[in-house]
Amino acid sequence: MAHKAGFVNIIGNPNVGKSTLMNAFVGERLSIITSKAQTTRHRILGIVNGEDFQVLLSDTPGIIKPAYQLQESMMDFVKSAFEDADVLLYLVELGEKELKDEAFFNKITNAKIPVLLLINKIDKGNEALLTEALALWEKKVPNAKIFAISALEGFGVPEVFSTIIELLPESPAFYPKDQLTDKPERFFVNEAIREKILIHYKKEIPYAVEIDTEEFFEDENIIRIRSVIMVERETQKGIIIGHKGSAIKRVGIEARKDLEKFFGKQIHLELYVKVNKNWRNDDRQLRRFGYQN
Ligand code: GDP
Ligand code: K
Ligand code: MG
Repeated sequence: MAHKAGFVNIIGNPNVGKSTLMNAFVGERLSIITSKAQTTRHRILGIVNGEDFQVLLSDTPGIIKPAYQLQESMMDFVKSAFEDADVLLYLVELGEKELKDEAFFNKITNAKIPVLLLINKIDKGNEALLTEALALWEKKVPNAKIFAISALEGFGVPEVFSTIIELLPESPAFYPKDQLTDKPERFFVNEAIREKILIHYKKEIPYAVEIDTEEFFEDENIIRIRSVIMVERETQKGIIIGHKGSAIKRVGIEARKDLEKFFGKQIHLELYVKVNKNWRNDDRQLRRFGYQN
C-alpha cells in the first residue's frame, strides 16, 4: 500500500471534548483537559504514526466571540485550521443544537474537504437522544459523514480513525516517524501547570494566568524545571500563592506528577509568581508566549 499522510483538524464549541479526542487518537495526554471553556489556547499538533500512514491532528481552542486580544489570537488559530486541512472533524456533543459562530458554521457546511461530524459523549445519553441528534445533524450538515462516539471511553474512535486513513491523500510523512507533536517540551510544562490552575482556582484567575518556563534542564536521571506563573494583578498573586504558600504548593505537586508521567523521568519543579500587567492585551507579550505568528 502507498504511504498516506495529511492534516486533520478538530473544531467545535468549547467543552465538547476536542482535546479528549485528540489525546485518544494520539494515546498521550498532549492536550490538557478540564471542564472549563478556554482550557485550550493554542493550536496543538498531535502526530499518529503508522507503518504506512502519518496523521497530523490539530486540536484547537473552542469557538468563542473574542472579548480581548488573547481570545482574538485564539480564534485566528481556529481560522487557520480551515485553511490547511485534508479532513475536518466537527465535534458536537449530545444535546447540542448549534455552533455559536455562524461564520464558522458556514465554513463547515461549505467545506471543499471531507467533513466527519462526530457526536460525542454518547456515554451520557440514551437511544432516543442519539436518534434525535442524528436527525438534527444530518439535516444541518448534509455534506458530513456522521459518527456517534465517546472520546472519553474510546467508543467509536477506531472507526473514525480508519475513515480518516481512507480519506487521506497519498503522501510521504511530514515529520520524523518518532515525533509526537510539533510543540517543544517547555510548552507541555506550561500546559501541565496551567491545567492545575484551571482546576484549583475560581472565576477570572485561570484566564489571567500565563506560564513561562524559564529553565528546562534535562540530566541523566532528572529534569530540572523553573517556571514563572504570571498574573495581571498583585491581588491575583496572593491568591495563587495562598495561605503560607499552600495553594501554589498543591499546583506544583500535581503538575510535577503529571510531568513525571509525561516525560518518564523524575522532575524537580520550582514555581514563582510574577505580576505582568495587562499581558492579555499586549501584542509583544502575546507574541512572546506563542499566540501570534
Ligand atoms: P474541549 O474544550 O472541546 O477541548 O473539551 P475537553 O476535551 O477539555 O473536555 C471537556 C469536558 O468534557 C471534560 O470534563 C471531559 O472529561 C469531558 N468529556 C470529553 N469527552 C467526553 C465523553 O466522551 N464523555 C463524557 N461523559 N465526557 C467527556
Ligand atoms: K475544556
Ligand atoms: Mg480543548
